[in-house]
Amino acid sequence: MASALPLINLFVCLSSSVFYSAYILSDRNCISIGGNLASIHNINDHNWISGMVKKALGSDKWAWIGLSDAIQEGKWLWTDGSRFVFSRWGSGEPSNKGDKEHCTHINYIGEYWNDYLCDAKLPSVCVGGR
Ligand SMILES: [Ca+2]
Ligand SMILES: [Ca+2]
Repeated sequence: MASALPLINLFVCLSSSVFYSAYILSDRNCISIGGNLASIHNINDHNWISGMVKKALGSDKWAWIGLSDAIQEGKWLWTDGSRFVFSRWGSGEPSNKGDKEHCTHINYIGEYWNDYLCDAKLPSVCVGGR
């Protein structure tokens, strides 16, 4: 009998030029394929996801991750329900500029996160199966 192997079912999906989308639509897209917008919990996650976006789309390309404070200003929640324990905000971010920035993208000034207008159409990173 075959030994039981751990089932590893991680997938990462990067929407590309065919799917630049507002944050909420990006989130729905991820859910529709069985994942969530990516959550990032340590520097290794950050480097991995950031590196993947840069490799696929070019350096400094912004992309949505699943972090928003749309429900309550200043209270950052991951769309996959995981705890918010790590961040990599750029200098002066999150700025909540004009009281209108509630969604988070990566690769701000290359390496950082920025809160931004949720209606902006950006590529996005979905992660599923973890
Ligand atoms: Ca905000
Ligand atoms: Ca900002």
